Amino acid sequence: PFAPTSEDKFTFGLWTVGWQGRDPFGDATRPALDPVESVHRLAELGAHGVTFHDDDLIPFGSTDTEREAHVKRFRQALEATGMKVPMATTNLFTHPVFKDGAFTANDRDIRRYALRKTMRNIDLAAELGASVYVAWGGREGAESGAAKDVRAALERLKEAFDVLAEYVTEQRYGLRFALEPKPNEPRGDILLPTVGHALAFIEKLERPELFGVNPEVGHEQMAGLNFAHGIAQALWAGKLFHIDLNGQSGIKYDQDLRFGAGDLRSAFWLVDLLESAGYEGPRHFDFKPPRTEDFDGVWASAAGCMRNYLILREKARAFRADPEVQEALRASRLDQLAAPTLAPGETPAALRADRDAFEEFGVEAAGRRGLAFERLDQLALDHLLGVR
Ligand code: 3MF
Ligand code: MG
Ligand code: MG
Ligand code: MG
Repeated sequence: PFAPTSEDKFTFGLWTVGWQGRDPFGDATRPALDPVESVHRLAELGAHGVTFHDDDLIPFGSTDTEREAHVKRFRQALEATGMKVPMATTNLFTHPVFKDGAFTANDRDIRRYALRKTMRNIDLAAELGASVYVAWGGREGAESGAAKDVRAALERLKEAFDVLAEYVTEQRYGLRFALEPKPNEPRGDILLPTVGHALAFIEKLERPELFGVNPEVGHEQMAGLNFAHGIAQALWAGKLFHIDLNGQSGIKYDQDLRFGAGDLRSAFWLVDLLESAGYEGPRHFDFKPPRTEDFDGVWASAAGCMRNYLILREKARAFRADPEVQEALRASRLDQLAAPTLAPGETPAALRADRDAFEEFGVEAAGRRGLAFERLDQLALDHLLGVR
């Protein structure tokens, strides 16, 4: 049981299993991993596909001939395994040229270069059949106040996405963009720090329908936010185009633990939400096998991400199917929350004339009513802990 298949739509960034363990204090603990090997190993583990930054697949600075050779080998691995590439993205953060940002760098020539680098990888993403293009602006931010005029930077960010949206429309690529929020790291403060900021920004773009979000578990939790609530709002807005699943223990550096590690209760509610809302996109893992691990540990960590998702999916289904839970949900009046507050066709004037709603309302008795949330939550915990 809990063996993933391609239908489960689990995908992994090449940079996840390929992470060599370099951190601000220590050197790499693992050698580089050939993307072709990653494709084969992940396929054997039951994944559906892989995703990549341009530089994960084609080392920065490669000649055109080298580039073609890298893409050719990668394509062959995809064909041999049946692995898909549902998403691709651009590395706009590693090279020193991006130290002050890419689309919002103060230097105009760097912004133009960043757009060209992105357009080039969009061409490849479309060729490989991707339907989502992710944009994480890790270097778009600042460490000090006067260094960035944030209103001007947001104008430049809008300009960049408007240009890219026009480009994919002209080229008829059928790609949509997913913006990935993060509050900080590597910049002291990053633009579009949370799902909410990104959703508001999207409405200012020229083609908002082409833009959604790619929220990451740990990124929202770094800001102390409830991830499932952010995802619910993105779903409600029709903007959950993609998702980065991983684990995080509280407000600290971006841990990128395997999915299920970190805040397990939050992971349970997330899977419950994705499954009950009918989210159909990839279940994409953006995690880092800890630098303590050798390659056996890397593959164990990747397998653990998928296994934990499948276990939580089964737990969430059992929770929703449990008659006692259904009764508890009614006792907590979730059915009432789902009903509109005004009757069909009822006007504000009619509400104002309804004496039961105010003058005759038993406000004291209503104030004494319990919500029975503790019993409901304990049922969830019993399911999660495996005693029901
Ligand atoms: C950093 C991230 C990124 C993004 C990626 C786009 C390197 O914290 O999460 O991973 O996910 O750039 O998918
Ligand atoms: Mg992260
Ligand atoms: Mg990350
Ligand atoms: Mg991510």
